[in-house]
Amino acid sequence: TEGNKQESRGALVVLEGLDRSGKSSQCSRLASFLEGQGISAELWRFPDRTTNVGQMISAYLTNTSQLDDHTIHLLFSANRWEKRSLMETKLKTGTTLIVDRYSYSGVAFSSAKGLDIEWCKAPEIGLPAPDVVVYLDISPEKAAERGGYGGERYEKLEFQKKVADCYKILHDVSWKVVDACQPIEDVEKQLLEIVLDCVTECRKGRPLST
Ligand code: DGP
Ligand code: NA
Ligand code: NA
Repeated sequence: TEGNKQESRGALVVLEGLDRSGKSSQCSRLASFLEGQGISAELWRFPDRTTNVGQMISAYLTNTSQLDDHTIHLLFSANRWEKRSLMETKLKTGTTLIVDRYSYSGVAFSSAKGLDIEWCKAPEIGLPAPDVVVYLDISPEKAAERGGYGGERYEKLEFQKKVADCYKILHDVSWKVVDACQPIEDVEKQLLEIVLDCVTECRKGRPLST
């Protein structure tokens, strides 16, 4: 009957980490691997710079515009909210989302500037909750050695050290920590194992929460 029909849903997988932790390339490798296995998956990233809000964020990050710290915080959050309904639709219809940064970046990067952490968390309440958060762990010093930063607003060693401290505060036991300084294949292997477990759990009917 309709009542016990279980639609299998996709998993919401979030990767977090400092700039230059290798997140973005791992996210795209993961998404392509899953697709290759016949698992419906998409690569998403926040900020999504393609929307109107995203363009304001991009201008801020490239130092083309100046914005009050609270204002930019709320724009980053709005950028996630504007994707919420599509995110939920994708998950409910069976697509796994591999998301490069989410609410934790929002809180870590803004509280690193000195904003109150509870104030930073508030606008994130109600967004779909990740099924797993993977933290790609690298020290700010090691990250800085990796071919240099791109020159955007936050890409400075002193600031990244503060972000690392804020991530430590946010970190909870449910996070999966992967050492980002291992050979790339090892990082990939560990990530895959975590993500495949998570996809399986979601297929079995783990409820989507907020
Ligand atoms: P990326 O495109 O992943 O390199 O992210 C751009 C920069 O913006 C990066 O330094 C991390 C930072 N960032 C990502 N999400 C947020 C957010 O929600 N709030 C703030 N303040 N910074 C963020
Ligand atoms: Na960046
Ligand atoms: Na990135």
